[in-house]
Amino acid sequence: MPPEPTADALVELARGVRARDKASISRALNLVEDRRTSARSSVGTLLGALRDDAPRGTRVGLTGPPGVGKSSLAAALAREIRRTGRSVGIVAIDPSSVRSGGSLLGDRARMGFDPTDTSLFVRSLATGGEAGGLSWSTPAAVHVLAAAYDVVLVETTGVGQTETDVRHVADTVVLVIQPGSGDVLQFLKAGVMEIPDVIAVNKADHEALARRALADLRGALHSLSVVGVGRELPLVATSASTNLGVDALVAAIDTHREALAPTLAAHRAEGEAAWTTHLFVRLHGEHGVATLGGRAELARHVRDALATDAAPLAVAALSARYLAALSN
Ligand SMILES: Nc1nc2c(ncn2[C@@H]2O[C@H](COP(=O)(O)OP(=O)(O)O)[C@@H](O)[C@H]2O)c(=O)[nH]1
Ligand SMILES: [Mg+2]
Repeated sequence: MPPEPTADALVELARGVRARDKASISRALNLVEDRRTSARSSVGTLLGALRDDAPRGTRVGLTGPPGVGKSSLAAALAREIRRTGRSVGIVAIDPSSVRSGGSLLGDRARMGFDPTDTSLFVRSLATGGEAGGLSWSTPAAVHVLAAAYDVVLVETTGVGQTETDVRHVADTVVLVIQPGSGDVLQFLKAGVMEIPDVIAVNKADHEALARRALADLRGALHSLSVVGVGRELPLVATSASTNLGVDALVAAIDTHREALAPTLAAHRAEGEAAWTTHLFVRLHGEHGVATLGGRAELARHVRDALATDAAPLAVAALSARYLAALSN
């Protein structure tokens, strides 16, 4: 077990991350993956040092059922975004893999990335199938990458908790589906996830199928009154194989992110608060919530804690408060 880094070392590490030094970024992500409770204060210090005064960059969540082409599309998006001159960091989350070291996204050759490109970083996150580890590490990894790259893409597997997590860290959530599947209806009907910001119908190189999928989807969204809630849901047909529509997907993501700009700081603060609350509830359960005075009180404590600390340290502060309340 490596020793806990000193505060100075963490500030230095943060500097390396901001300077887009790949070795520093890798080390920071290793720290984020460290499941030991003792690592959490280090992560808190690191994220604190990486905090920005003004919100910047774009954080995109890619979600959807396995096999629809999220990884392939992430690669295609990354190439397109690089073409526009922006830097990109990708993190793939797979609860089923213990340590895949990038294999999730396929080998880099398959992704067609230039290995000498210093403005592109790809990493899959080991989560060992543990939901707690996932909600712990996903937002922290995104924070690390967001301090280094203009655009962060987070690929999740579209199941359960990852959805909630990606919502907390993404400015824009893209639901990826494929033609000929009833996936989207299931997703939306079951309320498995909140409504995404953009829907990509991938594998649109199967042209007839894609056309039908888009038509079905428009009808479905209409009958579900999704469009009626005052927000047009952009639908984009894409092919990660032929690059069809990938530029349009980037444009849809940028448009959504631009529309969010006036409220971006509040949106991110909300995500940070949701993450902190989630971690606290995981640690201490409903008893913890009750002990701190109920949901509304907890929300106030969370806000207070986040005013001074990044989320992992804020959770520690809340835990201390909980323990103090218990011993009263
Ligand atoms: N025809 C076609 N196949 C695709 C496309 N995108 C991905 N695939 C294939 O679909 C399979 C699953 O892709 P992957 O990116 O791993 O999906 P993920 O599980 O959602 O990440 C792979 O065999 C890909 O080559 C596409 O746009 N068109
Ligand atoms: Mg994948």
